[in-house]
Amino acid sequence: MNRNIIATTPFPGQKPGTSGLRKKVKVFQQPNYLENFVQAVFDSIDSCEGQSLVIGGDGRYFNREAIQTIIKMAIANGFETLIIGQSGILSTPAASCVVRKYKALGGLVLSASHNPGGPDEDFGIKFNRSNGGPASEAQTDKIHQITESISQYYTVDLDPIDIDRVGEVDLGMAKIQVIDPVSDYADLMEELFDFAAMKQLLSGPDFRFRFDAMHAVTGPYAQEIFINRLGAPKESVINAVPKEDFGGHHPDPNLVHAADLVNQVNEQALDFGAASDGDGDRNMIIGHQFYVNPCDSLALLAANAQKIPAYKNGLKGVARSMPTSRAVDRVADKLDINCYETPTGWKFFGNLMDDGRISFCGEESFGTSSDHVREKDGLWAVLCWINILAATGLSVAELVKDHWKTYGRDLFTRHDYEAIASDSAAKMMETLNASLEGLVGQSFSGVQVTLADQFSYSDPVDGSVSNNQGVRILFENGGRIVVRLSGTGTSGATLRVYLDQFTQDESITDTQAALSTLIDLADQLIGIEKFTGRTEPDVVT
Ligand code: G16
Repeated sequence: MNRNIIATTPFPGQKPGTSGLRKKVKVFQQPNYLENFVQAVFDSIDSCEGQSLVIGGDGRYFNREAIQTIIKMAIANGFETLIIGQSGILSTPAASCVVRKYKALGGLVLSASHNPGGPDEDFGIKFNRSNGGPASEAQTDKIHQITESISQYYTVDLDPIDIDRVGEVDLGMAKIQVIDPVSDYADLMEELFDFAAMKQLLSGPDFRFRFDAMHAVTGPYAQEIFINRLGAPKESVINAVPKEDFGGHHPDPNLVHAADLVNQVNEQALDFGAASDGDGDRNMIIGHQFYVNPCDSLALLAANAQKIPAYKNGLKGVARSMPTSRAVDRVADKLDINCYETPTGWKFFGNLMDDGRISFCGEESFGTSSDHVREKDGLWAVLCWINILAATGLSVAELVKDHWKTYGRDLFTRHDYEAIASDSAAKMMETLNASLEGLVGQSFSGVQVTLADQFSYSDPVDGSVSNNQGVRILFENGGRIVVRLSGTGTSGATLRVYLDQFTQDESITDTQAALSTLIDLADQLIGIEKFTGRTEPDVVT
């Protein structure tokens, strides 16, 4: 096989965001665009020589072509073993599991998560390191730097590899192992949970549940775990066949995009409903007429962790991203374990887990997981819930309300303003930043601001510092406004405004009404209408 050196020139804007590089498919399809980024990833690694690399994605449009390109480049860069999910499929948590299990140098995960797929939609790629977790900020900065001056990449001449058949091909220069994408992950889940008790619940007559795979990557995983291993009736998994365009939908598990699931659970009075996203790392949990906020879900799972075999000895600690409500902090307080507050992005949890400081972590953006992998894990969260439901015999609503009784309640909402002009968004954030110092001590509707700053994180393990991770404004009554720009969008800027307020009132059903004073104040302090012309958010979660 000839190793070819191909001359190239840099593309602007190949800076990984919150979770890798996400762009429109058309951008990735430009000659050398994907190649430049992949070469920059390989160049950011000390040596690829003789190492193993895991490759897989969520099956979206352009996944297969990208994998063939990566195979040739990985071989030319010296990788000895390429472990590829059959048909190019590996959910993000499964990729993390496989990197760890096979002790690979890392993995290339091809996904744009919950963003739509198809020729005119989104694609993405990120590098996960040997712990199975996303590359650190230092490494993504290095990758970006390399993309800015790249002049060549390496590839080999090779016919397309058949990635649809499980098995091993020895090419001389390298070995290709096409693996079943589901079994390693499903085996890991079976080790963590009480499958016997869960099987009794799911296969019995008194519990009806539905999982919506949203025509995305979790379909085959859900079939194997819920139906084959846990005996749930066939109709429990819907939209189970992964499609390159996710059936034309947003594979985003929330009340808007998973409306079919919500209707089925409510109309058929099902006991439990759950959904995951494009690449299988997000989760949404609902009960009959009851939505569980992801921040509450994290807190409740932490409080009940000891009902799950893998965590029966208790948690080492917990962590949440800064914009996530402080519900889990109250649980940590009671359990007398550490609770860390990190910037948005799963990459910030990795060091805490590797250092044995935390077991559970989560984010308001429908992400929850533990140290069994180094990614957020949608199906793991669903299995946690089923295990706890089986152990307690309570309903989803009863569990959450009991939790609020014990710990109090953190009302939470996030307002997103999508595709706003990037320069207006930058000006708005600049103006808000400049106003922060003067806010402390001021009163609004009789409530004083106690802190107003830009969040900075100092990693307690490696000492690295991440500045400008979002504006936080805290009030003396426990209310909080957080403002930041998303790092995962592909058109313009997305403004995220997070609002939360502690209360002991368990009876509140309308979160938006209960938070309306804070919502109005946030609009006023940020100047949303003035800078963007928008009067309503596009998405409310
Ligand atoms: C990614 C990251 C998460 C982050 C989320 C939203 O999730 O892995 O850590 O919370 O994006 O980030 P942002 O607010 O910057 O858009 P996913 O599921 O999209 O990979």
